Amino acid sequence: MVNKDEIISKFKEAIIIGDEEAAVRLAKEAIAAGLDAYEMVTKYGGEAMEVINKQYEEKKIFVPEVLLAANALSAAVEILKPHMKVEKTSIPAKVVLGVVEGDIHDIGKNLVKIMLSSAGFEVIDLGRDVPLQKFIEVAKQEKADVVGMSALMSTTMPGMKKVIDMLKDAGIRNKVKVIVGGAPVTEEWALSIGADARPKDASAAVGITKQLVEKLRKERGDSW
Ligand code: B1M
Repeated sequence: MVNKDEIISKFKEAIIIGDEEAAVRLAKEAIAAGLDAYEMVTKYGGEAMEVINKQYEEKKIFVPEVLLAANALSAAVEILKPHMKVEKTSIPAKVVLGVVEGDIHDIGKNLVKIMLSSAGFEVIDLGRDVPLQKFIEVAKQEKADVVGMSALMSTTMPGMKKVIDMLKDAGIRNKVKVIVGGAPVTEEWALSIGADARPKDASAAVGITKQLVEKLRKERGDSW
């Protein structure tokens, strides 16, 4: 009989030691054993990254080891993503998504992209370390419904406020909803900078985006 706990614990260990091959193999075993793909990434992958974070803070490991762990988790995400279950949206909408300038932490943003795309939203992924002006340019060009920004560092979070201010200056703040997220981004801070919401994780981003788009359609209609 397959031992699910054993798969989970080996999966976490593979990420912690940065063994990409093992992480991929265990991700496949997890699917075959009926484990939940989203939980494998966010819960168990997240727990593994917290161990890495602690080791990094205690100076037991350094950036290269953190990178290996991140790469192992990203490789597992590639295997697990087609198996993530998401309820489809009935309202089509365009989301411009990216990690703000100066920040290259993109695992969380990639998860948000996977979940939003699987739900049926069109996601325009600007990638990571995105120049702030780019969010405005693409939102205009694509007539976006939602602008989504991710940041993992206290030093890059202020970029989110700048983008919101730039949307106002460009006269298009009322045309789009803005969601922000990432480990250091709190709901209180998000609202204080004028964002519409701060989904706590990629799964929450789906429900919140649906609600915001419904609201936007009532406020703005289909006009841009
Ligand atoms: Co770095 N890093 N890192 N790092 N890293 C952190 C963020 C840090 C907290 C570690 C620490 O010191 N304790 C710290 C930031 C401190 C601060 O805020 N001031 C830090 C640092 C300092 C750095 C460097 C400066 C290190 C150096 O070079 N000396 C450097 C900076 C590079 C840069 O960005 N310019 C750096 C580099 C790296 C790596 C490249 C090695 C690697 C990233 C690889 C990659 O992403 N491709 C890395 C990693 C892996 C981490 C930690 C350990 C883990 C991040 C992660 O992937 N978590 C991180 C510690 C931590 O966060 N606790 C740390 C897993 C991921 C699934 O979670 O991204 O939070 P997360 O996403 C979640 C939610 O937050 C949410 O959904 C996801 C779950 O479903 N979410 C959203 C995220 N975005 C969202 C957007 C939304 C909605 C929800 O809507 C739009």
